[in-house]
Amino acid sequence: MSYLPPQVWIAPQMGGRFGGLNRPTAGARHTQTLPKGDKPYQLYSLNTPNGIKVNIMLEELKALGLLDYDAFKIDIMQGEQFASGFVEINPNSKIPALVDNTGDEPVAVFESGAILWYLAQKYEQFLPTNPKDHAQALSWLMWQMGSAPFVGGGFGHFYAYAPKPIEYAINRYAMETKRQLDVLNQHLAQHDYMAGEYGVADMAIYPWYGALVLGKLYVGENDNHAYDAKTFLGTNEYSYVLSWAKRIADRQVVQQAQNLVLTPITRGDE
Ligand SMILES: N[C@@H](CCC(=O)N[C@@H](CS)C(=O)NCC(=O)O)C(=O)O
Repeated sequence: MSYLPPQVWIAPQMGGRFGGLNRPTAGARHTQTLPKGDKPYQLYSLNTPNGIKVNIMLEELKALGLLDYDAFKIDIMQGEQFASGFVEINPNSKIPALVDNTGDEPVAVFESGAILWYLAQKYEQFLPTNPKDHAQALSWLMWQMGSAPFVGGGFGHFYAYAPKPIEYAINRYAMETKRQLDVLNQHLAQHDYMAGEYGVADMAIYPWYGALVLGKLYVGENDNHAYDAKTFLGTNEYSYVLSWAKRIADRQVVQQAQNLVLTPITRGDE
C-alpha cells in the first residue's frame, strides 16, 4: 500500500482536472457582483448535466409562453462560482442558481432539483397532481439528486478525470453506475416516462443517464488513456433507457436547452 492516512488530515495541493479548484472551506473567494438582465428570471449556470436540467425546464416553460429569462455563464474552471455575488445566491458555490424577480422581492433558488420543483409547482406544469404520480415524480427527482453524484463525482471522476486510474475506485463506481442504469431500465420497461407524463423526473434524469447511454458523457482522452463511458459500461444493454433517452432527445426544446447560449459574466468591482 503506497498511502497510509495520517492521524490528522492536512489539505494537500490536488492534481487532476478539477483538483486546483478544491479547498476545504466555503464562501466567496473574490468580490464580484453578478450582472442582471431585464427578464423576470435570471439564470446563472453552465451547460453541464446539472445545468442542462434547469435549462430544459426553463425552455419548456418559455415555449409554453409562461416565462422568460436571462442566462449568464458561470465558468467554474475560472472559479466564478466563488464570486461574492454568486455565493450570495448559492452558498454552496455550484451551478445552477436561479433568481426569480416576479414578486415583491428577489427569490434565489439553488440545487437543480429544487429549481425544477420550484418552477414546476409555481406554474403547475410537468409535475403530476394525482397523488400516485406526484409521489413517483418527487421520488424519482430525489433519486436522481442522490444517485448522480456516484456517476459524476464517482465513476466519471475516477474513469476520466483523476490524475491516474485507480482500479478499485473505477470498479466501485462502475458497479454502482451500472446498478443505477438497471434500476432505470427495469422501470422504463414498464413506463414511457419516469412518472406519468414527461415531467420533472425525466428532466432531471435525462442529462445524466440519457447522455450516458447516448454516448455523450465521458468521451475523450486524458494523460493516461482514451475513455468512452458508453462502451466501457456496455450501456446498449439498457435498451429501455436508450429508447426513453431518444424520445427526450428528439424534443426540439431539449435540443435548444442543451445548446443554450449563456452570456459570460465580466469581472467588475474586484
Ligand atoms: N447538487 C447540485 C450539484 C451541482 C454541481 O455539482 N455543479 C457543478 C457543475 S455540474 C459545479 O458547479 N461545480 C463547481 C465546483 O465544484 O466548484 C445540483 O444538482 O445543483
